[in-house]
Amino acid sequence: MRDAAVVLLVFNEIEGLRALWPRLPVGEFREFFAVDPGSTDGSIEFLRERGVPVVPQSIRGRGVAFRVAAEASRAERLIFFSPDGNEDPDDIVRLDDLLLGGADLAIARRFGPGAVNEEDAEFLRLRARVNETFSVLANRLFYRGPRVYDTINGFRALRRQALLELQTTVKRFPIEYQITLRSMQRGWKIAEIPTKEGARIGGERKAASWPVGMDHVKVFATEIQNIRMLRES
Ligand SMILES: Nc1nc2c(ncn2[C@@H]2O[C@H](COP(=O)(O)OP(=O)(O)OP(=O)(O)O)[C@@H](O)[C@H]2O)c(=O)[nH]1
Ligand SMILES: [Mg+2]
Repeated sequence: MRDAAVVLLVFNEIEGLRALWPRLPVGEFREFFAVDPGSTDGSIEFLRERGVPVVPQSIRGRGVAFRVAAEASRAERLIFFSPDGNEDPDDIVRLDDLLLGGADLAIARRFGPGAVNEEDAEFLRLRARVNETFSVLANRLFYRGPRVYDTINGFRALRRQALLELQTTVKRFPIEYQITLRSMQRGWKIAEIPTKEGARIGGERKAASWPVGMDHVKVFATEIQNIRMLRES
């Protein structure tokens, strides 16, 4: 049994949960629970019927969900999984293995050699290009280790104490970017596995591209300020 928790990040994902359930490695982990800000499509009932604890969050947002998970868990390591079809359940164990092998932050990357993202077949690949730009900036300004290809993907794992130590503040989507930038600032070891991003299975996307993109810019700007303050103090 792995001394880790798989955390399902769920907000109205009943179709994804139904489709992926048979593939989730429930028995292999000491903890397996969901964080949910108030789904109304039967996701909560689906999980509870199968014995999966659902931790409620009173304020919406993935950033809040990350912190709620860290407070609720007692496991050594946390693997965050979004059951909407984008992420491959087989990668859950692989991410945990990266931590066991000494990584501080493990990310399933949708870019770089051997990886596939949802937009690879499209002509403009707008979302992918914006993502890649954020990663290039992060590597240039914050990191001296080997290149990190996907600084933004939510499919990732880290030690629970490490997440608490980072004292994240983001409430919504750019939580992952803040975690990566703060890990980079500390010189933590970041390891990636190439992944194949699947298409959304059902339900609705919660991340509207434009506001979420702007939120990433704000996080980037704030973290640059933090670095300046650290250097000057
Ligand atoms: N616990 C929790 N989960 C959330 C919240 N907002 C979104 N999620 C989940 O986070 C995952 C990612 O959200 P998506 O809407 O799929 O965002 P995305 O992956 O950028 O968009 P798509 O490409 O359309 O899938 C999904 O599993 C959502 O259900 C939240 O406030 N709390
Ligand atoms: Mg998604």
